[in-house]
Amino acid sequence: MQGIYRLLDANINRAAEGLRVLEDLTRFQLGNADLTEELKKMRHLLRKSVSHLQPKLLAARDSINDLGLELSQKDNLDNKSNVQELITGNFKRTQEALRVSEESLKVAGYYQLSKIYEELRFQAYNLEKMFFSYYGQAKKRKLPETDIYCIIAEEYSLGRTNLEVVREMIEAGIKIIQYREKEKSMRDKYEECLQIRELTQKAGVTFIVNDDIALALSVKADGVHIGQKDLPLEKVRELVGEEMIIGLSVQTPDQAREGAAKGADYLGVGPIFATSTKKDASNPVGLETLAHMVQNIPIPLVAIGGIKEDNLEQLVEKGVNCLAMITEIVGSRDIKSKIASLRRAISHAKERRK
Ligand code: 3NM
Repeated sequence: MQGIYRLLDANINRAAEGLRVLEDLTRFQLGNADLTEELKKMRHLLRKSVSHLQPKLLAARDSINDLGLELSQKDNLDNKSNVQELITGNFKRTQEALRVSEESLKVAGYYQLSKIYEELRFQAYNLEKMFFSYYGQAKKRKLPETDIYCIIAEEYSLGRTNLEVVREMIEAGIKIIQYREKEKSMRDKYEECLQIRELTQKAGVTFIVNDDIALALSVKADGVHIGQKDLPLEKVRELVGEEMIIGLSVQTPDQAREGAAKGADYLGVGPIFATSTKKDASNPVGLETLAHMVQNIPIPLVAIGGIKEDNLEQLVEKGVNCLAMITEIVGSRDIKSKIASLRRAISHAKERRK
């Protein structure tokens, strides 16, 4: 029976430690009070229900001669490369240890106690599911569903600073702002983006940085927008991690399909009309091609290039829901009223589309 108690002791500790790792992850990584509380309750019940066996468990303990430590030090089977693996590993460890404890308790003559451990094991299965559903939501990167995607660029802003423009956009209720500066120094861009990040963060506005992955990461932007000639999407994902939005510019259906398949979170399709704002813009994407993409590409599309209040109806007609503009907005005297009238035009066009 000594062996059974030794095995029980090891597995009760293993289960409690697994729960503690999960509890701390929910507390510090996820900040989820409900899950933290559930895990804590489980850990307490697990310990408390066997507290009267403690003297026997301790007497059977022989950690110094445990083969497990030497084996664990020799291999790297328990290595974890990300938080997800850490979570899964600890749920599995907890569930397995609860199962071993449950079976050992039966052999040692504690049938009622084994039932408590069985119940704890089922709770652990359920919590694992809840954990991942919450974790999935918490980290889900998503472009907000909105009608206008604003891009700021100081040279077209009639002498106003990017910060002034951003403030007006936020006041107008804009939900996405992209920073696109080609000529400024890295230090200037960094200082400016830090301030924009603060404003957008407070307002709950999604902030995206054009082109520059290091800049996007260093100011904790919500996303980065890249073109066909930038680093490959897979590489960018590797660099920015799972939580940052990646937008990709595309001109053709093939590029759009590839971008969606490789994990872009949205696609910028353009130029739709001729534009001189982008120096190296390709030939305009035809409206029929745009319509084809809208119908066949499973991720959000944002139309861009030469879009104005007086030509946007054709795009909305083709099913486009989100329009990106630079000069039409930052180049207007009254940004707020421009946004309001663009919004009216878009929603009228959507009404007519029904
Ligand atoms: N990207 P405006 S066109 C930034 O085709 C950008 O991918 C484009 O500016 C593309 O609204 C463009 O002033 C410029 O035409 C959009």
